[in-house]
Amino acid sequence: MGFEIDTASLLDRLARLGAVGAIPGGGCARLALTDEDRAGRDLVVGWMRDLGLSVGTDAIGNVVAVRAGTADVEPVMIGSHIDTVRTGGRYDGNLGVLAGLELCAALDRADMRTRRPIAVAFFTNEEGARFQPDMLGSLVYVGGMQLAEAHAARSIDGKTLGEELARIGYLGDRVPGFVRPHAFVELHIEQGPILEAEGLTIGAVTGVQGISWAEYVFSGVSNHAGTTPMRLRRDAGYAAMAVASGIRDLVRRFGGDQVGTVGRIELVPNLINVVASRATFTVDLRNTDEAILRRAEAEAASLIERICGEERIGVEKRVLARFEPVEFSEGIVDLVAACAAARGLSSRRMPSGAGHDAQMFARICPTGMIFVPSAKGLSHNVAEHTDPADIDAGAKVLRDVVLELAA
Ligand code: HGY
Ligand code: MN
Ligand code: MN
Repeated sequence: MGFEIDTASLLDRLARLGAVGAIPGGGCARLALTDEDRAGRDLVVGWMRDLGLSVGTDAIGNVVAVRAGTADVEPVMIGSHIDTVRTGGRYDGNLGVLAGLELCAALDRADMRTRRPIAVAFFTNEEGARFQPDMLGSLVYVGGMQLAEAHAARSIDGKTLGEELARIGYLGDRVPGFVRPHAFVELHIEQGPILEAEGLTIGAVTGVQGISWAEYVFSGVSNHAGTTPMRLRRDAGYAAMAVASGIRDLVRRFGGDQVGTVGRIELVPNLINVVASRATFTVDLRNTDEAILRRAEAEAASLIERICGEERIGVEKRVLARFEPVEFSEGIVDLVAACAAARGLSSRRMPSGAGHDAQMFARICPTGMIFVPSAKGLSHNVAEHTDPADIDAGAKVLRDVVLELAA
């Protein structure tokens, strides 16, 4: 079909959505179910309605907008997320949702109708920054988490997901999973350095690595920083930071694809002259290989046991997310590579280091992802950037892949 996505319009919508919850340095902060997330949702739902799509919101706040096809069959779904982390960029998640809307607009301009309907969706709390687990909305959508458990998830600022959904007006009436996709495709920035380093334009994503998230609460004894002899201390702050340092050593020893992050740490009372009585912190471990990831988890557990034993610290652990590595369907991975090649675009097959909604849809239908390069490999950083030429390339490949699947 001789029509293209209007990339200028896509860039304009990206800028306008990026302006919602804008923060200094060119990024945006729209943590899930905050007022900023509501404003972003309202803007995108408005665009969905302007495009004449039939919009439905489910009971976990996922929004699915459908463009009818000539046949009343399962749609091809284009999905991603529009919530961000606190130091978010303008492209993470937003690109995939807005490119889907632009495909619908391009079909309208060409007065074309695909055989299969096309659905464009965004899912609640993909980031997992405010509520856990990440990809929570799409996990519920595919039946991987019960609605009541998801509504009861408590945010890092003490609110439940259900009450926040109601507060922002996105506690929808549709049952999660209400539009069952024939196939699922997600266009997303790579968020890493590989495509740029290799001078490539498109990633044909083969799957997503395993994710292990846990929160620890270490309990010690607050005491005077000056008078308390070191042998008498039960310092929760020291223990937490020793674990963080030990995680870095563990990852260095494992090498390969192993990564580990202690991204959040809070001390009580968090004062210069008080030995910390409590430390709450998170451990994020990931690997493309499930067996190695389990070994990393086991080594982290014995590291924690040793350090807390020596410092006589109480330990409470809460698993926040645990997803095994996911493989996308070969047929769609090949289709992405073939569509890139047909346009003369360089590409490579590669796994995703980040979690994505697509990894949940791989449980229920043929699923694939298209990556475009991230400048300097930066993401979850306000300086996140993808060149317009690469956005144009990614949108074109998304168009071709979806039209092939919707035929
Ligand atoms: O953490 C992740 O991989 C994603 O940003 N939710
Ligand atoms: Mn994302
Ligand atoms: Mn992200």
